[in-house]
Amino acid sequence: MKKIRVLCILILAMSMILTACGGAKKSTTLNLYAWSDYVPQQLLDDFSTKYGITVNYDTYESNEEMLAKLQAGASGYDVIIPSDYTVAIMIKQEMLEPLDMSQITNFGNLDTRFTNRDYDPGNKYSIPYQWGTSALVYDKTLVPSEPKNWTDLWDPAYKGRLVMLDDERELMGMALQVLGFDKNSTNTIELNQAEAKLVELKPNILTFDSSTPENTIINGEAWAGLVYNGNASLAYQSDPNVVYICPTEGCTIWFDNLAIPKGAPHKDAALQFMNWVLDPQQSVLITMEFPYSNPNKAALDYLKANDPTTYESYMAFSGTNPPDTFLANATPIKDVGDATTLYDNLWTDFKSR
Ligand code: SPD
Repeated sequence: MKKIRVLCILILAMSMILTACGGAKKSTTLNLYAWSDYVPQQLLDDFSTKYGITVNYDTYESNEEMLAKLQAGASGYDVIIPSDYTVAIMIKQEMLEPLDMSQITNFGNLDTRFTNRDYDPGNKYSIPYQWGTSALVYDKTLVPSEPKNWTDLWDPAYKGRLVMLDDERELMGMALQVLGFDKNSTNTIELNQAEAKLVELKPNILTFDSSTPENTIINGEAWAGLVYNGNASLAYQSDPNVVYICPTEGCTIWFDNLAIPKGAPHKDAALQFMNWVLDPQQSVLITMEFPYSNPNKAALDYLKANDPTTYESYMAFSGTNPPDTFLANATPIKDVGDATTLYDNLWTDFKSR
């Protein structure tokens, strides 16, 4: 009897300690702030069912939009998906929580080509989600002749026929490369010239769309444009006349990552979610619905074993599996420090014209 009483007291004391440490309190909500058209609803629903965690998915269309919102004080988000250069900025500004890697047991599923990158050495703050390119898409049956260079898009024959990402670093980077400058230039004269070059392109631009630019290519309103690889892949899936190339002047390679913003209210759920995304079957859901490039080797092995036809299509298209010649000409966007304000101002001016 005495033994039982002692045991009861011990259990009570343990549970009080755990509660005081927050160890016993499990989150039942996860607030995800991510790019639109990027995280499958089924992946979120299955996560909710498995862990009893309700997921709220709020969206953004660019790194700059997400960063500005968090810098302005938005709180309450648990997981975000910044790109490489934005991870670097957020680490520098102490805006991210360090990750407890003991909770991310599926990390080993990732292809090591996509871990330990220069924007976050040792993956202390971020986990690869998807990777890809931003490059030139066109419908070969609609264009006057098949473009090889970005410069070709300035041809007046393209009047009102281009769809472009609403992404300041991508478009300014492209214009800088057309002019023969570094896409991450911080030189004021070069940046002003790049904006002027974009202004010259404006009559040819039908629309700016970072969310579903594939639609204007599929319906034939746009003949060509600058889009993310996933958009080009979706366009190609609807229309095999769609081509996606890295033009001679160059294109972008990027890496998007899961990260936890500083002060996130549900860090336990955030880590659980990160681990869930790295599960091969869950990761395959991303590739099926949003065909970007997948850094999860175990997921691609799973796809190959279970759906060889989809795997073959994934491997055959430049949007999902860019060949070496494509990648040789693809370079990343970098943090440009104080010049960011100049990019912001030139972009605002360009859009207002
Ligand atoms: N609709 C999801 C788009 C995600 C693209 N992220 C890459 C940005 C590179 N600048």
